[in-house]
Amino acid sequence: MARLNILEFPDPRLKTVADEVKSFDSELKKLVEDMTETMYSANGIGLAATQVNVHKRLLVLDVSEEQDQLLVYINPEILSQSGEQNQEEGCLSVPGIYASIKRAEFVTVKAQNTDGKIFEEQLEGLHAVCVQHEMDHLIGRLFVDYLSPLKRNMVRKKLEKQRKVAAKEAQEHLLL
Ligand code: K1U
Ligand code: ZN
Repeated sequence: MARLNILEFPDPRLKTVADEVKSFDSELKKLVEDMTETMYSANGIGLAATQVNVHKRLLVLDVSEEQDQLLVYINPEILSQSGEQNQEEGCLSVPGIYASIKRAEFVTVKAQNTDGKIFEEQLEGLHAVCVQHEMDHLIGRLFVDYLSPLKRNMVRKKLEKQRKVAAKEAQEHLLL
């Protein structure tokens, strides 16, 4: 297994629209394993292939407390949705930024597993939020795209500042 690099906002590659997965082979299984390790080691509850610069319709998530209920969705589609909920969202591609986003409360998802078998699931609560968030990644959309342009610009500046501080600290560490 390997830990993959996670792209960060405003990297333009995060805007790429992912392609359908057509081959359910060993390469796909290895990608799922690597994405799973990347998600757990970053303490995330979800990860879309787009975030690791692989533009295929594939996501992993685990919203359990013990991080022992991995779910894999390949070529996911939302068949129906209803209700409304507002949950605080974060994103491994937008580190340190959180915002409350309006999403559907209930969703019915159709997807395939790593063997290509089709399944359908009804989701609610955080599980439903997370699938909607990750499926947005697959069409090149980030949760900050739901914010006003002014707030999005503030996010961009905050991240730039965070990166400058981190680079300066790394430089100082090298000089010690
Ligand atoms: O980068 C990602 O897409 C993963 C993201 C998933 C997500 C979290 C919260 C709401 C919607 C989608 C994260 O895992 S962010 C980091 C995190 O662990 C977290 C943040 C807020 C609430 C719960 C977990
Ligand atoms: Zn995200």
